[in-house]
Order: sequence, then structure tokens, then C-alpha cells
Amino acid sequence: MEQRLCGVGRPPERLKVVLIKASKYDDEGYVIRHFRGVLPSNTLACLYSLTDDVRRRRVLGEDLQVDIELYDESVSKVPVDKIIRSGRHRDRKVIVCLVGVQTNQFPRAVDLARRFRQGGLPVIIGGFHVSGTLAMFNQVTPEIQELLDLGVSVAKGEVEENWGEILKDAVHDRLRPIYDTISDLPDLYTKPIPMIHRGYLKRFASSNFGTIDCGRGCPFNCSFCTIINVQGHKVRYRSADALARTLRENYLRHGIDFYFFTDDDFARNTGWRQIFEMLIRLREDEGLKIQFMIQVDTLSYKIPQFIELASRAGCTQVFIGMESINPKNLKAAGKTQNHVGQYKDLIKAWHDAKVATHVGYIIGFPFDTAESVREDVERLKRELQVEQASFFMLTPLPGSQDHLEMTRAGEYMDSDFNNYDSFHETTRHAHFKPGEWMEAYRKAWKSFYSFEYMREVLANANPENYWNIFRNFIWYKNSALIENGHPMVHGFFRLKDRRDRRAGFAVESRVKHLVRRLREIRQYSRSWISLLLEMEELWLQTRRRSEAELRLLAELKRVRAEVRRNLRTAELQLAHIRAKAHMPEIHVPSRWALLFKDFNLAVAKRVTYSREDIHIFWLKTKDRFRRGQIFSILPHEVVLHSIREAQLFLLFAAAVMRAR
Ligand code: B12
Ligand code: SF4
Repeated sequence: MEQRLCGVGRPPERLKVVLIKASKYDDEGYVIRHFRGVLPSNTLACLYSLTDDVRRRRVLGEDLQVDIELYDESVSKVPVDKIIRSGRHRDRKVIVCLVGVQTNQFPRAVDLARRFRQGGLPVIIGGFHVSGTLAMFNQVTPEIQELLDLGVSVAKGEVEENWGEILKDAVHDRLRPIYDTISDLPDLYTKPIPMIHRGYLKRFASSNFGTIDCGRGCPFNCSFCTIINVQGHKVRYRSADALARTLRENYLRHGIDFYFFTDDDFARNTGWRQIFEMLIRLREDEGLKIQFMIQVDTLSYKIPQFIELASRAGCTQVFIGMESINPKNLKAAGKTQNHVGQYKDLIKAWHDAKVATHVGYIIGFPFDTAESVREDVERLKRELQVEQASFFMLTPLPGSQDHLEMTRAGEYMDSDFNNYDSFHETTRHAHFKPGEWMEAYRKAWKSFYSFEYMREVLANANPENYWNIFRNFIWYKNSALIENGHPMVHGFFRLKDRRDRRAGFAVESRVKHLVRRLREIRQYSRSWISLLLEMEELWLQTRRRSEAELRLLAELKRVRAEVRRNLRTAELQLAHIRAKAHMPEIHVPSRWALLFKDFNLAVAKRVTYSREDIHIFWLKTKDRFRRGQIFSILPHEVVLHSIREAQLFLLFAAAVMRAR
């Protein structure tokens, strides 16, 4: 079946390629969208540059104008009706591309596809859900059949070699139902580098943050992984020179100086040395201070010079696929490359190179129990002393060996793909009753990102890395503990579109929705205030002090001790009054002024190390207020503490903003 929708006899003069990265629904059926996101999508950037390349090379004909529009639904609303209307123009062809659709985004992507198809536009969908599913099953599964029945085309595999041809088919109204390119793995060396769109970056909390895949493919065999079944075991990598051109341009034109190189295992990217050497040249010869994080395996520390060059090249954080610290779990998952006995050496090797470690830890392997997970998290903190951890619930992702085997064995799996986001229970576990698994997962986040552990990490952090880790703590605590989601999914400040709700959930009246949102925003603001105060305290307790500040504090301490030793406030005032009797021109400071001075000295000393005394003051004041002891609350103390609180918060905010 081919898509023949336009029905226009002659070829169009313009082609509009609309690239959409669908989001997913939350548990209440609202699309997850944030005011500011955290990580721009590399898949969007990749499809953007492939389309731009087709446009530049005029693959679709000399006269055809190609426009590209890009939407990431996790940070911006997709104007479905407007896009449909734009396709009604006689000389213009519009093609909707749903890109990088993962399993958890699949239900939302299907809903969008349905609306575009109803509006008469051709739609094509790609990404890991369709690619992984079609790769593992020798037949079309029901949810993919539903797409085909809607007239949506499905792309299985990587598209670098075929994008021009697919767009040509779209222009000529002959899109095929399935494009299968999975056995045609592209050689990335010569392919366009993902291009980050400036306007898109503005929708993220840090617009200096980019993502690029420098390579694809992984030689290992983990049973929960989909990557090997889509991108294969053979590693392919991009040219270091081409990467250098993009990195330079991004740095100079867009101010992008931090990257997440998204390769699943950078240590197995056979071009790692060329890429690191290129980054070192950019840093050391051209002064482009680019920093980055990479994902590596647990054997990475054994590769001669890998860590040393990574660090010199600007690697400040490494994400390690540790997954578990129970050897029986690792064996069950086919992760035979991980050896628990070597973890300490691995972490030490990265720490010695001043690179912060971030481990991926999966909860729900066969030998996990609530108690073992709790103990493992303690070991991550006490024994391994990793700076960060990301927790995931084991999920049978379509495209993985686990999913295939569970399907064959007829085991229970959640039928709602929206839940395959690694923070929902999607299967049954022998050691957890329903709900307990989720509880263990939540507790892991809470325990790892406790104030005490964050303080320990920051107090020992390499000064160059201090702010990277600090900001990550804010991001992670917000996503996991305020948004109750996952840092890989949740950004800052949730937005909800009242009318765009998943089928099965009623659209609320305006008033009901307003009440819901006000309640949520009140709760959100409270959580953020306490998060910010916690982070402020963390900063006060761990920040590096300058020499000048240390000298000033020592001086304040000395003056205060002297004043305390020699004169009490009342005595000081008495001394002034006596002096005034002899010399009338002398100014006698008021009792308040003297109290203020004394107070300021006291607070200045303690407060620069902690805001605990302010906190205690507020608790006491609140308590007095509750007990009706209003007259024991001294107004001047309230004013002074408020000023001090505001002053300190401004200092903290300025430090966070200034930090790079
Ligand atoms: C970087 C990354 C992220 C980043 C950013 C996402 C991004 N795309 O940039 C972050 C950290 C946010 C992330 C989050 C998650 N991720 Co992720 N992520 C990756 C990773 C490692 C690289 C993505 C990438 O850049 N690939 C390179 C691009 C170019 O490849 P691609 O997306 O497949 O696109 C190619 C083809 O699919 C095809 N194609 C794609 N779209 C289209 C559209 C059309 C029309 C056509 C014709 C072709 C086409 O052409 C592209 C170019 O060849 C992949 C693994 C991997 N190797 O891809 C996992 C992966 C995609 N993530 C995965 C998962 C599960 C998640 C999370 C749910 C879990 C989690 N908690 O981490 C969240 C969900 C977040 C969300 N809502 O997006 C799974 C998805 C599996 C599945 N079946 O769903 C993967 C495969 C890893 C895995 N564990 O198996 N992820
Ligand atoms: S090491 Fe990572 S990318 Fe490679 S197979 Fe295992 S989970 Fe997949």
C-alpha cells in the first residue's frame, strides 16, 4: 500500500519536512512537557542535518525548495492543526516525520500520527520501538499493524543511506509502508554530523549543552539491551575532522561548550583516540575549552591511555554501565564484561584522572530484593564513592532479548507501552509485591541523593567539576523527587495542556483544571523552595573559599572575640554615654544599632558556613506563632533574619549563575 494523499497531478514546488520528537503521557494522561528541558535530542539533530544535506545537495531536484521544521514535544507544543493547514497549499507538500520514537513514546506518537493522517498528511515513523520490534519478530506486531492500517510508513533501522530516497518517494506520493534499512548499517565516517538548531537550544535550561553521537554499535551482549539488535555489534564512528568542524562552529557561533557524546560505549568506539586527540587540539591549540561526558563500560579503565586522553580532552564526567553490584544478576543479564571485584579499581582510575563517575544501576534483576537494593546503594556510596548514580527499573524493552524471551514464554508484561520508561513496574518480580519494586526504586534515589552524601561528594570534588556536579544534583533531585519521574525524561516546570489528554481520560472543565493546576503549582513551589534552601546549605557547607574571604572571616572572628571579651552591648553604650557627658559632641549609638552590629558579626561568621541558625530561628518563630505567643516574636529579629536570608540567597543564586 502506498500513500497517495496529495493527489496533485504535478510535482510540488516546495517540500516541508516536519520533524517531530513525540513525548509521552504521564499517569494522568497529560503529555509530559516542560517549560525548560535538560537534554536536546540527538535524533532530532541528526535528522535535521540529514535533511539539510539532502536540501544542499539538491537530491530532490534543482527547483524544489525544502523547508525544515523541528518540534520536540517535551519542550514545545506541536501545532498539529497549523501543520495540517500548511499542507493544504496547492504547491506545497508537507511530510510529517515522527523521529526517534522509543517504546514509551510510541502511544503518544501513534495519537499524533492519527491526527495528521486524519488531516490528510503523509506520516513516517522511525526510532527504536519500530526498529527493535521489527528486528526481533519476523512479523508485523499488532501495534505496528495499526500504524500501517492508518497509512503511516514505518522506518526500520538507520536512515543515513536512504533519507534522500525516502523524501523523493514522499514528494512523488509513493511512500512505501515499510522501509527496511536494518541490514544496511551506514558508515558514519562520511555522514553529516548532527546539527543543533539554535532556536531549539533556547528551550533548555543550559543552552551551552549539546548532544552528538560520535559512533554507534556495541560488541557486548546484555539481554536487556535493544541497541545491539538495531545498531549491531560492529562499531562505526564519525570522522574526527568532521566532528571538529561542527564542534568549532557550535562553540564559536552558539556558545556550546559542553557535550553529552551519546555513544552507548565510547570505550568501544574504535575511533576514540582520533576523537580525543582532536578535542585535545581544540583545547590546547585553539583555546576552545570544550568539556563533555561519555558512556563507557566497566573495562574502560584497562584500555591503555584511554582515561588519560579522555581527561586531557575535556571529559569531566563518565557514565558507567555498572547496572548491578551482584555478580549473580550480572550473569543473568549476560553482562559478563562486568566484574564486581574490579569496580573499585575502575572508579579509582577515573577519579585519579579527575573525572567524576556516574553509574547506571538497574533495579529489578532476578536476585534483587528490597534489602539487597538498599545495601547496594550504601555500597555505591561508602565503598565505591561514585559521585552520581542513575537508577532504572528493569524493563523488557521491545528489541531486547529479554522482551523476545518473555513474549515466547507468555510471561506477563504491561500492555501499555507508555509505561516502558524505566520508572514503572512493567513485569512481575518474584521478590517484590506490586508496588514494592517501585518503593525500592524511590528509596534508592532518596538515599543516594541525601544531603549527607551530596555534601561528601561536593566536599571532595575536583574544583573544576564542582559546579557540573552541583547542577546535576539540582536536576536529578528535581526530576526524581519533585517531578516523581526520571532525570532522562523530566525537565523544569511541568506544563499541561488541558485539552490534549490521552484517550480514556476525560478533558476537564476550565475551572476544574485551573484548581488542579493551582494546587499542583503550590505544591511544586513549596518543593522547590525547600530544594533551593537545601542546595544553598549544601553550597555554604562545601564551597571553595577564596584566600581573601578566609582572611576576612579570620578578621571578623578576631574583632568579635575582642568586642565580646572587653565590652558587652550595655557596657559599650554606657561607655559612650559617659564619654558624651565629658564631650557633648560625641555621637551615642542607639541600643539597636549596637545590637545590630553584634548580631551581624555573629551571623556573618556562622552564616557563611551554614544557614542553620536562620533555619532554627524560623522554626522557633513558627512555633511561637502557632502557640499564639505573638508578643515573644521580636519584629526587628524577623526583619534582620529576612534580610540575611535574602542576602544569602542572592549570593547563592549569583554563584550558581556565574558558575560554568
Ligand atoms: C542519548 C540517548 C538518550 C538521551 C537523549 C535522547 C536522544 N535521542 O538524544 C536521553 C538521556 C534523554 C535518553 C533518555 C531515555 N532513553 Co535513551 N538513548 C539514548 C541513546 C544512548 C543514543 C540516542 C542517539 O543519539 N542515537 C543516535 C540516533 C541518530 O539514532 P536513532 O535515534 O535510532 O535514529 C536513527 C534511526 O532510528 C532512524 N530514525 C529515527 N527516527 C526516524 C524517523 C524517520 C521518519 C525515519 C525515516 C528514520 C528515523 O534514523 C536515525 C538515524 O539513523 C540510545 C541508544 C542508541 N544507541 O541510539 C538510547 C535509547 C534510545 N534510549 C532508550 C531509553 C529506554 C530511554 C529512556 C526511556 C530510559 C531512560 N530512563 O534513560 C529515556 C526516555 C527519555 C525520553 N523521553 O526521550 C532506549 C530505547 C529503547 C526502546 N525500545 O524504547 C535506547 C535504545 C537505549 C536502550 N536502553 O536500549 N536517551
Ligand atoms: S554494554 Fe551497553 S550498549 Fe552494549 S550491549 Fe550492554 S547495555 Fe547494550
